[in-house]
Amino acid sequence: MQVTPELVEWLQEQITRGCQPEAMVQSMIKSGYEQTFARQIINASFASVETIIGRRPGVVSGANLDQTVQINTLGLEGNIIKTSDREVRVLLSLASPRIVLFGNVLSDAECEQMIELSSSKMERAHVVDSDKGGTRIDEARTSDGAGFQRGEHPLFVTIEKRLSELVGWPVENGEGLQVLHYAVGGEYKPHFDYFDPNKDGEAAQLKRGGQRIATIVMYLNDVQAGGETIFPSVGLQTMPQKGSAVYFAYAGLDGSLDARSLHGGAPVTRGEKWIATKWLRQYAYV
Ligand code: PD2
Ligand code: ZN
Repeated sequence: MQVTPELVEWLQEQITRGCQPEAMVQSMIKSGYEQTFARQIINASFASVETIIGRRPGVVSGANLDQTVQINTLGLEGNIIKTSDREVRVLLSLASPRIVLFGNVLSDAECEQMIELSSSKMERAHVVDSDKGGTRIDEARTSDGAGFQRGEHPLFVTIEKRLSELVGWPVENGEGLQVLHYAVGGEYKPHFDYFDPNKDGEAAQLKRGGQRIATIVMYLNDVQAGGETIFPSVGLQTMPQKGSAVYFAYAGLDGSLDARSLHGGAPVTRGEKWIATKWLRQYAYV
């Protein structure tokens, strides 16, 4: 089951017309979609301000930025989201731009294993070259990184499934995990994770999987000082804590991009920082 441009267009149309979620689920089932997939994608397509505080998904009128990938509320119980293998805590929730801080996403052992798997393949992290396409080294990103294919290791299969259930977006729409390590002084200056369609080099990245629509940054260790993920447009900082993760969404189903998602990794001032990043795409990333 894949999220195709046609399906996204249909979802958008139904929501804009004021169609109720359950009616949309039934339509999708009639068209041959699996019920779980239908519920997941419809849930993901609805506005979230209400969903995260436990009310029924509301219907938004008109297309707007809140029609982004949303936190999956099917497993919402109080302030905990139950995935099939873990109880994730919701620690902070900002409605617009959509930013959610989760606790207990990863176990200590998972964090440690992820670091171990990456250690032997760390290289200086790159940035996307906006002009030429491809990637290059840049002073804005002073960290070492290791990129993995989706599902490359059984640990990633487990984590990718959990993240997919957590945010209600299919595993296939995720890029492979990228593990980053920052030493003292290491940082990632404020940037956007989405690609600028007006810059040739970045537009090239859209061919596979469409636009990036949301990011999940998982913290793999405790940092003694510094290393916060910063959101300058809204004056928010999330502190790295082993096993927690910050999620932020920045693209509407209609392709609109939210510049308030500007974010960065503040310099580490004491200790070191390990993170794993998952970028979510509009369509299947294959
Ligand atoms: O290290 C971070 O906190 C961070 C900040 C901003 C990571 C990313 N962006 C990223 O991997 O895109
Ligand atoms: Zn980023």
